Amino acid sequence: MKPYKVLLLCPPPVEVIEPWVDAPPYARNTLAFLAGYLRQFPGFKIKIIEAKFEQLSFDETLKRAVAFQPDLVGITAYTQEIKPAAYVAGLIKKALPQAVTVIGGVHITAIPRETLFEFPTFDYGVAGEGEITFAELCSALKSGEAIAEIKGLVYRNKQEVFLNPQRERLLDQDSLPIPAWDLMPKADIYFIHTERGCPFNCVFCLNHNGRVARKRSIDLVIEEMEMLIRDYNPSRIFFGDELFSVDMKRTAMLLDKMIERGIHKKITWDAQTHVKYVNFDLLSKMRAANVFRIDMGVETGDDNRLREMGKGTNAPMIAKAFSEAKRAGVKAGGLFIFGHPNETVESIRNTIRFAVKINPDLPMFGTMTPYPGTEVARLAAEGKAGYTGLSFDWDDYKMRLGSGLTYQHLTKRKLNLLMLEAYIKIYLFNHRYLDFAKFVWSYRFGAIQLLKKIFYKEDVLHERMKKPLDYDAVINSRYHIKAINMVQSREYFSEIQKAEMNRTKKEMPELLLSQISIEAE
Ligand code: B12
Ligand code: SF4
Repeated sequence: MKPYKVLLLCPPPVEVIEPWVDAPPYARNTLAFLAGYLRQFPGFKIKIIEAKFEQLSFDETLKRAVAFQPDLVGITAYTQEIKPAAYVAGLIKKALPQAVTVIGGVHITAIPRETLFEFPTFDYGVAGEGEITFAELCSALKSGEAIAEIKGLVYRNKQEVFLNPQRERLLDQDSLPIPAWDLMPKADIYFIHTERGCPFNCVFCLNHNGRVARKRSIDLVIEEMEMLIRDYNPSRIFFGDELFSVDMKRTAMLLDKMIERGIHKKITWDAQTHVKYVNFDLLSKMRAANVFRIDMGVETGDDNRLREMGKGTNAPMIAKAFSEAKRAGVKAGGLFIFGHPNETVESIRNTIRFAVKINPDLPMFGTMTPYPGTEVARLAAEGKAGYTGLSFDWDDYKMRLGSGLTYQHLTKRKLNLLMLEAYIKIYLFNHRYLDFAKFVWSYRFGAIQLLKKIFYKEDVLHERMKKPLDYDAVINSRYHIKAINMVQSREYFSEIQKAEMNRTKKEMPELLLSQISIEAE
């Protein structure tokens, strides 16, 4: 029997504006996860096109897709990628009218029905964790079975869009096979996961993997690392976990095992974590295991913003984490956001002062982005907390250079100027002149964009984007997302988070218990 051909695709960028984002040195692990799960079932032929990593144009992507002649095309997209994803889906559908398109990822997870209404070039959507839903959909379409019972699926029937009940998240992450790295292009950096999920509830984050950290076994993580090193010889591995050290004892065990197996001699690695989940001992162990850098979300240094943010941090806790990292000899990156709810120039200056004080090895400042499903998007949609509105042009959602938000008392230009001030002060007030020169050189493209935005007083992002002529034609002109959809999306996703917490309490309470005990320490 002829195999059912499944193409998995990361859309090309319209243009490279932020190199680390639009021309990344790593391929999107999402595609490897989906392919790794699907290929366990017989009858599928799978191909991956990572158009962003490979820097393919829309035309080149289309050519490769047509050469494969897929029956189904699965596309992944964050919010800022949803329009390129819809555009490439349209190109493929035009060239291969029999091919079915499926969209998955964070954006559709937050606003499933709206996304299918807005972009008619997507036939189906997968909301939430995708592996099982996608495999069930592919199997059903392959054999002509009904799709009405597939959880997590969004689909169109005539003019109506239907959203099936939510797909439960996989509590046992070990039931997923190692991602299909062999189907991906070879890269210098690989993103792998030791867990999915994060206990916190930051106002600007969807936390779409849920508030329960669902961990893989250490043996499986080690197996994946050893396989990557042996087969692809990367220069670095990044742990893509939301909170790498959410279970500090387990992280210590993982680091011990990395040292025991000699992994630390072959590779350097990065991770992001939360300031609450590091201490001197763990950081020293990270150093021994050859960490390159640990990134921690500081977000703000203003006490009121910290209290209202949902991250469970305070200034002394943050300062301690950064000083312990210095003491242990571990490089620490600090992530900051300007534009929090009720932010003022004064609160931003508090953040800058705090940033200068904790002096992260790599400071990273961004402006707030109102991602669908988040509390910030809801507040902006309701014109509360100093926000006057949000953009529904998803191309605006470029965190560092765009923003998608408007404020009562702040202008984008002011925010960008403050960002420039922050970078200058943090390096110069700490007498890090060489670091500053290196930083400016490494991030020169971003720096040029920032300066242009400040001095030209215009939205350089849009001005610079060389969109194909028919780019916006993929949007359903009879449908317009409104502010109320953002409010509803927040309510919808909060319900999902609650339901999943309750289910975990019943089915795998030990996951929650380990989280609570850590928080109590
Ligand atoms: C690690 C990470 C990064 C890494 C690299 C990510 C990567 N692999 O490309 C770094 C640090 C580089 C990064 C950068 C950015 N990130 Co980031 N990142 C994450 C993080 C912590 C984990 C992502 C991950 O690897 N997940 C594991 C994979 C398997 O999950 P997944 O992609 O969601 O896929 C699952 C489902 O969504 C679904 N699915 C996804 N696609 C598809 C497709 C189909 C067809 C189907 C059926 C299903 C499906 O099934 C998958 C398997 O279950 C998430 C937070 C989080 N909670 O997940 C943020 C997150 C994804 N990042 C985010 C953002 C904004 C960014 C940046 C834009 C920030 C910036 N301006 O610099 C960039 C963009 C990078 C890019 N390549 O375009 C946002 C996205 C928000 C949004 N609504 O779009 C998130 C959600 C964090 C947040 N603040 O809310 N990121
Ligand atoms: S700690 Fe990080 S992953 Fe967790 S909710 Fe906050 S921003 Fe999201």
